[in-house]
Parts: sequence; structure tokens; C-alpha cells
Amino acid sequence: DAAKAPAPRVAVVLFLLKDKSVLLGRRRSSVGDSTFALPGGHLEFGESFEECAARELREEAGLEINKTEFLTVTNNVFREEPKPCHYVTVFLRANLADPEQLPQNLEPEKCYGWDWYDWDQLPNPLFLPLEKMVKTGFNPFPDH
Ligand code: 8DG
Ligand code: MG
Ligand code: MG
Repeated sequence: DAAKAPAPRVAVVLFLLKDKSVLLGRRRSSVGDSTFALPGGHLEFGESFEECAARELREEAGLEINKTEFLTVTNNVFREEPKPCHYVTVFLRANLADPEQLPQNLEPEKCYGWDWYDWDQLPNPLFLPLEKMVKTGFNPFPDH
């Protein structure tokens, strides 16, 4: 019932673009366990979307980003999860500040590891919010 329902939260996630590929990690989480997802996390009090993305990329993968841009926002209700939750998910894109920099798995309790995946050969299964976007034909690349 409404009294017990948790409030929707804001998540910021990032398409980190490198050539024709994006950075994905396989989740270790009660929400979307084992699925491939973008780096990102919860918006903290007072942060801009860009600040949140930069912080999450540092915390999760040790990466510095630049040219961060807003892409879109989607509404994601996870009703069937053990702990149902609701996210308003803000999608940004960015580039690596240093194209030679390698992702590190700095939160191994939350992620099995980061890797680059060609946009035309994305892995399966994708985390549902990302899967939904891909199915609509969404493409995060600027020259698209
Ligand atoms: P934090 O404590 O670092 O803030 O959070 P986190 O541990 O990094 O949380 P997260 O699960 O990575 O991200 C928060 C929520 O964002 C996640 O539970 C659901 C939502 N979300 C989407 N799409 C994606 C996505 O592609 N990747 C990530 N990481 N989260 C996503 O709706
Ligand atoms: Mg995260
Ligand atoms: Mg995080």
C-alpha cells in the first residue's frame, strides 16, 4: 500500500563512448543481478547530473570523463524484484578524458567487471532499462 511504498529515486547513468563501443559491467545486485549495465548510481543531494556521473565513474571504475552531455530520461519501475523499487533514470554520454585510461573494478561487490562492448554486438542479457532503450532503436553516439 501507499504508506509502505518506497519513494522513486533519481539515478544517473552514463554511456561512456570509445570509438564504436560503450563501457558495460555485469551487475552484482538484488536489482538486475548478472545483467550488463552502464556505470552510474544514485544522485546525491546538491549534485548536478554531470557531477554525479563523474563521481560514479571515479568510484566504480577509476575513470576521468569529459564532454559530458545529457541524452534522455526514462521511468523504470522494478515491480518483480525482491525489493520493488522505482527509478527516474537520467542518461548522459561522455568521453574518456584520457583515451588510454583502463577501467578498474573498484567495487567488486557490486560488479563482476568492466569491459568495452561494440554497439552492434552488445552482450546479453542487458539490464532492463537499457534493454528497453536499445529495443526502441536508441543510439547514444553523437555522429548517429
Ligand atoms: P551508489 O550507492 O553508488 O549511489 O549506487 P550504486 O550502487 O552505484 O547503484 P546502481 O545500482 O549502480 O544504480 C542505481 C540505480 O540506477 C539502479 O539500481 C537502477 C538504476 N539504473 C537504471 N539503469 C541503470 C544502468 O544502466 N546502470 C546502473 N548502474 N543503474 C541503472 O535504471
Ligand atoms: Mg553503480
Ligand atoms: Mg555507485
